[in-house]
Amino acid sequence: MSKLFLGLDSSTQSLSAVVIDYDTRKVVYNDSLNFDESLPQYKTRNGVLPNRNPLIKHSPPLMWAEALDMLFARIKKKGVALNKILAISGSGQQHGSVYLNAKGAAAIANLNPKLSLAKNLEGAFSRPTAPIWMDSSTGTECGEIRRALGGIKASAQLTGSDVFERFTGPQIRKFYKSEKARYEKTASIALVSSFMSSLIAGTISPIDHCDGAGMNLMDIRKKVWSPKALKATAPGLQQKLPPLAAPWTVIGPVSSYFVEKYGLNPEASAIVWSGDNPCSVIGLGLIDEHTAAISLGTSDTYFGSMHRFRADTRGEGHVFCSPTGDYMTLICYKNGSLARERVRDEHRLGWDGFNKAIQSTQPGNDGGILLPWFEPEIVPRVTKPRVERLGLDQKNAAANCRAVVEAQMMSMKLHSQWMDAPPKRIRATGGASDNVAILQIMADVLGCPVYRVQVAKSAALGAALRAAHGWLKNSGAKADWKKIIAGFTQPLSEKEIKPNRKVRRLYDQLIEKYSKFEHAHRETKD
Ligand code: XUL
Repeated sequence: MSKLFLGLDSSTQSLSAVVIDYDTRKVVYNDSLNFDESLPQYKTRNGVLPNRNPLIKHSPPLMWAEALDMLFARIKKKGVALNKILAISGSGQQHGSVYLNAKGAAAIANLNPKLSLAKNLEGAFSRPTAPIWMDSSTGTECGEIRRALGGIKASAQLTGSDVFERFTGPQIRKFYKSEKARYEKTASIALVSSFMSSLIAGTISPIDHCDGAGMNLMDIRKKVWSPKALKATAPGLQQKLPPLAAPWTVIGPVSSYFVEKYGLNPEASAIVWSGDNPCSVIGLGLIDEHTAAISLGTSDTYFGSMHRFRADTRGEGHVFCSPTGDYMTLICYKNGSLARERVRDEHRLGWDGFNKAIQSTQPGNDGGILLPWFEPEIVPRVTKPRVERLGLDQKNAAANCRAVVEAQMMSMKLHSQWMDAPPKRIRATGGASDNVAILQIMADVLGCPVYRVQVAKSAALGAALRAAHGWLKNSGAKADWKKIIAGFTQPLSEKEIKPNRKVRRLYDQLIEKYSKFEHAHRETKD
């Protein structure tokens, strides 16, 4: 009998599903449902509810539940052998939180297959909308929690990250301060991941260690809720949070709702869900410390595995737990594609022109440096957008195209040093990873080969592989990560981009100059 595993990914804009056949090492089903298009009645834009205050970003949790019904109906219609799926796990956009009232747990435990999930959950929320990771309205609360925890360094040492606007703790504190009555009525707080796994399992789900680390509430080394962080956040919080659990935990069998409605096997296991970045670590095969991934998207992220805990005491980067039981690191830049596009458009170029411009210039740009903070930046912290140039003529199109990419790569090298694990290879993903000119600069600055990986839906694939891992581990079989991911996450070897040794040395010098220039323009936190 084929061993099928389902991975779901509840992201900001869509819900995706990947089904893998474990023995043949094949993805046998892959589908995605866009919230705005498929569920227009929720009136979201890119999955987010419009708000007059640009700092507030919420989404409706009922929309996510309804999407789950729609996607299961589609999987069934396409003829996927749902009765052969052995385990289900998932991935959720990190940090977002869902607030259930006293009726919530019973509604989830008694899902009626004759009704939709959305109908079953009517009246089960103490807060109708869920703040998500794009929200940055909690600056005051961050300051309050950070001070109570003893500052940036102490916050990062305790929870893995400094206190960030989008993290769940500050979001809960804001809710408690501004809507006390609703906070009091909240019986259970879930993350996006644990809300979705609660529906699949038909019971309030634990929060896994990996996603729990994105809350500023978990003692990341002890993997328990931190009494100090709970106290700094809101009263009575411990009672409202589910237990924490290892990422391979079986919550139980899947809810009878999915068995009766869609034909899932009643013995299929519901494995605890995790965050999208931890799931992508698996989906991209980052299980050793010296393979890093760089995702070049709207924002750029640099992430990888870490065996021994080290915090970024400057408070720019994050440490989460990894689904392997190790840690994972992540730094996130707002000015990714966004900055590259701004430079490209300023000089009226297409991507072809942008690449040719880079190739017409020499590595190191004759010492010209750009700080491309077109939008507020996370790494380093820049609250007021600013673009600074050193020895660089703003009108010189070619030099500016090279400068934006060199700055982004030098920044990644500089700001990943706290991880103390220089990469031996990099896996590049995301829209701009098709761009060889960018990848060559990446290889030269970071000093190691870069491989393009074409794993579509790395988070959903990671979730399916986590389902396989959880199922194997709990059925007493050997659950070796290398074997589990083999064949699913390998990059295409012919797409290797090698660093040039001479150019690499040149960048080692330029980075000193870049670092001083950046330092002169950075801001400090309160
Ligand atoms: C990570 C982060 C985002 C979200 C949404 O800290 O905020 O990557 O997980 O994808």
